[in-house]
Amino acid sequence: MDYLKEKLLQIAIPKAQKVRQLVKEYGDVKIQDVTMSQVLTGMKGVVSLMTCTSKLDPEEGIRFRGYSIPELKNILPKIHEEGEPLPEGIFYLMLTGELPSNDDVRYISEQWAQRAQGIPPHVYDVIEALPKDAHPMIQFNTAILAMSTESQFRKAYLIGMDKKNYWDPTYEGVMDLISRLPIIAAYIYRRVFHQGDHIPPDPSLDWAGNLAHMMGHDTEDAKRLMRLYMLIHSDHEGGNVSAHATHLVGSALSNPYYSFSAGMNGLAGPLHGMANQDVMHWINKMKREIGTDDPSEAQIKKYAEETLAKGHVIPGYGHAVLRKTDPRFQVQLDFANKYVPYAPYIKLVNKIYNVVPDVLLATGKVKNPWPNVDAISGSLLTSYGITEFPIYTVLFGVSRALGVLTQLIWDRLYGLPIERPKSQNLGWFMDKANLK
Ligand code: CMX
Repeated sequence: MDYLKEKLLQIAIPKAQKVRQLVKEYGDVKIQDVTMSQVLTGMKGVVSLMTCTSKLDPEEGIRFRGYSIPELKNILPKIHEEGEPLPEGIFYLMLTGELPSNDDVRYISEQWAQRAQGIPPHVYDVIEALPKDAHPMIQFNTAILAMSTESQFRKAYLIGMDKKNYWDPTYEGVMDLISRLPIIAAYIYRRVFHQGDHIPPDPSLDWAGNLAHMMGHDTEDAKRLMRLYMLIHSDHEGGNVSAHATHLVGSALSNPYYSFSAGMNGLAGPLHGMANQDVMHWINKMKREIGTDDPSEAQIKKYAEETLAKGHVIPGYGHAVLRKTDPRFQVQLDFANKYVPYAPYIKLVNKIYNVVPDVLLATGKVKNPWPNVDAISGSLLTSYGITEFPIYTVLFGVSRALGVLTQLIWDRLYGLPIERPKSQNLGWFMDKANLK
């Protein structure tokens, strides 16, 4: 067993015992009351999952194993002093709960570079069988499923492995899958947008730097942006659609590929990860309709009000949990203001930020009028020459793998059972409300 797996097991054994003890000895402890509106509006605030990789506070935003994004920018290993932390480091942190050393990060980089070589040829055939204009998320999710032929979990399960060891082939599948996602994402990008002119991986590069390289954005600036992007999108607690779907499907002991593909199907929804490209559509449509690339704040306000009047959402704004500006928005804005302050799309993002929250507040119903991660990520990518919007959700998905698949390993380490909430029909809810 390699050192990382051994370390993980040592950390996990006492924690898994605690989980068993909680269920056995404290199973009757009441956790909270649940209201009608919580159940009927998406179970917001209902504690029903155990996730340790990150925690989302409505006011403060996300913390990964206790560390905020600004803290991680200072303490996680980097390639260059002035650069961004390597996503390998946040993976290690989420997996073990401990800060990685430079050697730990190098080990993961090397592991992923080695494992990336194992993509079976049929995966490319499956992608090529899809029309080129199939949305990149269709191609991405299909490729993930096609890779499940390699799942060690199913093989180990059929041989009859002891359930306390399920985490091990899960770990192997997760490491393989994460290592291969940048290659798949870049393959789809080059297929759709660059005439299939593919660029081989460079195993000497880090995971995110290699993704930028394979996409054909090989500058140090683009690699720095990709490292930041992969860091900040990696995890957002357990209840968001992509994390919850991965967990739910994984709870049936579906292999990591099936589970992650389910999560990615959720990420492809416009209220979740697809919002990052919808923001760009919204901005570009605004520019077309107003007839200028540089609309005034008054013009943006009017356009935002018209969007609401048509019964549409303003993409990139609002959140199911957050009640302030998303720190993932802020960190990208700081990055943009530092490196590309005069980029036209960044100037627009700032103008939109000045007017949209008030427009949303005026509706009297939006609980969080502030920008989320997606309000700026596309504008930032565009400012670095990655202008093909349909790839943006795929990039989000590559990053999100780090968190949701770490959660899956921990689900297996804890030995969590199949998820099966109770459902009731409308009559039952009406009875509860004494409503005829
Ligand atoms: N534009 C217009 N209306 C919005 C809105 C927005 N940005 N955000 C919320 N609302 C509306 C809701 O649609 C809802 O309307 P109804 O009562 O008519 O159904 C009302 O305000 C209350 O919603 P809420 O409790 O504030 O928000 P929810 O938890 O239901 O939804 C979210 C959260 C993110 C889906 C919503 O804010 C939204 O649709 N935002 C735009 C899409 C987006 O940016 N999604 C990305 C989120 C981050 C991510 O996962 O990547």
